[in-house]
Amino acid sequence: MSSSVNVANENGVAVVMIDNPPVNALSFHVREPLYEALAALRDDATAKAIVIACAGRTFVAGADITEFGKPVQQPELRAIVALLETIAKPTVAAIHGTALGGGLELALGCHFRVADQGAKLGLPEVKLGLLPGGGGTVRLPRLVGATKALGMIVSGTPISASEAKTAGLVDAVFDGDLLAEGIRFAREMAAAGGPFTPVRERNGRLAETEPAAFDRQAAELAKKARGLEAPLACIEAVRNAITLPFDEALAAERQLFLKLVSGDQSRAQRHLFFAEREAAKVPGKDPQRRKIARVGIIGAGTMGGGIAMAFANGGFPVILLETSEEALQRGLSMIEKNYAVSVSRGSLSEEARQQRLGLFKGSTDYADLADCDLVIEAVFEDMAVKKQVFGKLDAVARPGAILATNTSYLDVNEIAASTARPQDVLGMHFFSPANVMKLLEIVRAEQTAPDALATVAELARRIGKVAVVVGVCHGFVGNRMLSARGAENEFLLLEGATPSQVDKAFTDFGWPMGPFQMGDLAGLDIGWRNRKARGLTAVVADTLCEQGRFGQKTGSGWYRYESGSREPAADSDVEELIRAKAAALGIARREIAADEIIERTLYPLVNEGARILEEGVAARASDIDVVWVNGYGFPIGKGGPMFWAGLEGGARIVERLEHWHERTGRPIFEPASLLRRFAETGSWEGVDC
Ligand code: 3H9
Repeated sequence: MSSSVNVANENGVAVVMIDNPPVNALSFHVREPLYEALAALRDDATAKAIVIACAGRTFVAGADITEFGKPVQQPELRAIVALLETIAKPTVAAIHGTALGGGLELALGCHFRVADQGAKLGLPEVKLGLLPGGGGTVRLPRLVGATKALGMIVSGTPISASEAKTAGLVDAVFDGDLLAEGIRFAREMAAAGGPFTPVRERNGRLAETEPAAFDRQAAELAKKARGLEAPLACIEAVRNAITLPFDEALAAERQLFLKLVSGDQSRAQRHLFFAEREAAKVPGKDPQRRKIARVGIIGAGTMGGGIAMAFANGGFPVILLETSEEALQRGLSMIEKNYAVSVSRGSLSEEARQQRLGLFKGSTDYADLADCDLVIEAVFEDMAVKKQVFGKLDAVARPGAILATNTSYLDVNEIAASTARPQDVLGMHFFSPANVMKLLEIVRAEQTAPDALATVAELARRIGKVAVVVGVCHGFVGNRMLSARGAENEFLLLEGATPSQVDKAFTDFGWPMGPFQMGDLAGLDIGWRNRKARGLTAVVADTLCEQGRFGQKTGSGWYRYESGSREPAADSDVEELIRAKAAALGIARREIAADEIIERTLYPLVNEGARILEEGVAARASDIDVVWVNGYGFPIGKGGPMFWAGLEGGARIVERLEHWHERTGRPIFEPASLLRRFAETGSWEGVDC
């Protein structure tokens, strides 16, 4: 027997044990022996029932994603499931950990599913730009009903074992020795006698589908697909499960799967799956981790409060420090309010709310940070203030504690140098709201110790963040590239575009919103203040701010917002202002096409990414993609700017940048040498896009 699949006979019950660490993916070297084992057991009279279980931390977590895009090796998962359905004796999947994708589809080939109470079950293929391709869209609706299945398949979100039991997906939930319970269950089923009906023949729940309700739900979900093909394919496949005979629906699912798996969107989303996991790895030798049990946060404003909530949500006790009792109470009551809103929305239980609030301790005394293992400073973005904070921190923090600054732009080397322990200092750039946004840029300063970095990278995952290690520069990876993306915004307006035309080019590309709508949401006064501090101007934006048009919060900015509405409406006053400024500057206005908008905003974005790579501020092109997808809304179906550059064609990007460089002379358009190399090789230094 193969080492990936082992069979044992437990007093008449055959146990097929899959062992393919780390997540028991259904790689070819699992599928082949699994098929052979099941074929043999089908005709083995000494086996009265069959249990499929997994070694290690989880049941099968899906097909092996690394095999997609390569020639398919037989037997495929579909053949294994089809074989399972020809077995007359009871077959039982014993599920612990996660039964995901092809793993759940394998379990759906069994007559019965039993689960550990901590197990999770789902079909997350949509998150990889796919639909379940092993019969999941056709079998799951037969067990749980079409509307429940549709919700699960289009969201990709797994459900708990108890929800799965209520829905009819699992037959029993156990607490304790799952394998022993699974064997006992299988023996009982065998003793009760058949016939045992395969899922494919159970049509009762499907027949209950109310077509109008299904159509309504499908239309709602389709509206949210925003240019992604996979959610639409999932809907089509589940509808087929209702309207077509089983085998036809199964064949249609296969065709949809083959189309998606070879398409750019799924390639992009698979790239992101591995990129996110890669980004958390600190290059070099894997160091020891420091112990982090207690976290201190300095500053209880919006950012500090959000960071504190992120840690409390991850189960960490948090000390929140403020300069005055009043500011502290304001911060704590904001946190309480946020949790109360979550409870009222049903996303948090009352019990969890109380438990999380119990993790907070407020203080106005730096000495209370003495036993913290990690302290994050989230005070005003000003070098002098931050240095002062780090000076005080240096005096009280215990040796070996990690000291982090939550800065968006400032030089972390300079901050580190204000302490006597620069090896313990790093940046943690959270995105607002910090308890919601997934991205965390971890800034490696010149002297940051590798174990401090690795500790924070691991910690980030524990609090549900997607972490990327970046180097020191103004704005790090994300905000530095954001400046490059926005450098042409005003020129585009002055030369003839309107804010809504630019924003539409962005939303058509797949961004959730365009730069002007985004500016109105964030507040135009923030950029204005920054520009003033740096001696910069923006002719149109500065005037809007002088007029008190700060965006949504003042009811007008680049757009108008009717009393309290968040819907932007084009404003003729703004268009008039743009025309007047253009005339004053002697700029002739003309039609600006969407293609030009993309070229002048997103090509400089890629170009700046190339410079960042060249300088070593990011270790890998895929790290940059992770930053942009998780922090700035770059469309996942395009894989991030550096992956998209490959789809767009490096040569075209270089050629158009050169064109704009020649026309404007602006350095933003000067192609980076790494971009030129990419145009020739199609690869960002080993990161094959
Ligand atoms: C599918 O099933 C299609 C079918 O419908 C049809 C087929 C015809 N394959 O996430 P972690 C690696 S599509 C290959 O850090 P965790 C991962 O890259 C699939 N590799 O662990 C990492 O490698 P490394 C549907 C995989 O404990 C290591 O395993 N299923 C796969 O935080 C550990 O992963 C999914 O989409 C895979 N399927 O989370 C589930 N999965 O150490 C995808 C993981 O070298 N997987 N790896 O960096 C997950 O969601 C999480 O991995 C899981 C564990 C929740 C299981």
